[in-house]
Amino acid sequence: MKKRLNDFHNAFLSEIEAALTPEQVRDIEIKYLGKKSDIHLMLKNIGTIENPDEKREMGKIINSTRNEIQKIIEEKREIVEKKSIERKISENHMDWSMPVFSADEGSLHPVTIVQREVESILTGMGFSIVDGPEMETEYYNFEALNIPKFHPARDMQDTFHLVNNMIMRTHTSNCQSRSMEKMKPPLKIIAPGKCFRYEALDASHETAFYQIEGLLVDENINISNLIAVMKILLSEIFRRDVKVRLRPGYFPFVEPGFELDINCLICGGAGCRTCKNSGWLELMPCGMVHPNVLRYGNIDPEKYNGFAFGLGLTRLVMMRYGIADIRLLNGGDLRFLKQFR
Ligand code: FA5
Repeated sequence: MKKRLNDFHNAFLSEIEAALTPEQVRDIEIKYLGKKSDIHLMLKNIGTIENPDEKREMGKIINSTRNEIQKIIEEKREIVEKKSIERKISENHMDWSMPVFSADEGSLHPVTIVQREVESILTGMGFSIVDGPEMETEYYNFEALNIPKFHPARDMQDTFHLVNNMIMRTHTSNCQSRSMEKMKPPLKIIAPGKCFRYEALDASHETAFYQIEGLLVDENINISNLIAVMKILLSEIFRRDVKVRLRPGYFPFVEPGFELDINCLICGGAGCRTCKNSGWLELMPCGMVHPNVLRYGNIDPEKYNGFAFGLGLTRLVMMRYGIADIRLLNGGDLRFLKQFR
């Protein structure tokens, strides 16, 4: 049996030496250590040896040969696997030392960045976000906001009229009545979105721009509540002192109504084409909700009142980043947009 084991061992050594691939090593492992291998048979037959000393000795030799074979196989496997990877790399002509170029990653539009910030501030104050349609009926865009059909206030917001008798909404205020119809007071919503106006283009006027509507309806709401929300919002957005002014403003859906203007951050108030040389930019009209609007929304104006505001989001973005011309924001020029990564 000793001779048989010796021949077996020598045959193994010459085969493993010649092996070049992991597959060949695996085949050799099956042949020399598998269930049908000679060494397995020899171990099985050990019981037939009668002399106990010889039996013990043979057992020891077979086991140590088996362990040695196993060890040689593991070492060889490591070597051929490494060589096989190296071969694959060189066959694919892959140069692992070449520098990696990152893919041209996209980025959020500056309007989206600031919109998310405003949303986060206002939801932190308990407002919830609602959505409204861009294609709207005249009813929700005007009538339900206390602007009847031939009211001159419609001229302030000319828009695009569609063949289906609907219009492109001129402001996010269309979400006011829509929200009141669906929710009961206390009501605290914001409605961000795109608005459209038939407008002469200039540095601060676009035909498509963004607003964020705010509406709060509850019992005993007053102007100081409105001013407090405006103050917190602006101080959080700009994180520095910015001059604002509140002046009377006319909107049929609020009474009293205000215009909140921001000192132009492009020229520092000295006057430029962005602020039309006035030093101020209209940013956030607001006011106390007109009782008629509450009635249109099926809310009792004897019991409830509230405030509303319409933040000019696109203009806020301009002030935030010092963008002098609003047209850059809709222009799709990647050289401009990439700066906001
Ligand atoms: C309105 O749209 C009212 N719905 C706002 C409002 C809501 C008042 C609730 C009272 C209560 P106005 O037309 O002023 O208001 O527009 C609001 C803001 O949108 C402006 O201050 C300005 O920042 C922005 N805006 C208006 N027109 C344009 C435009 N063509 N391009 C860019 N921004 C504009």
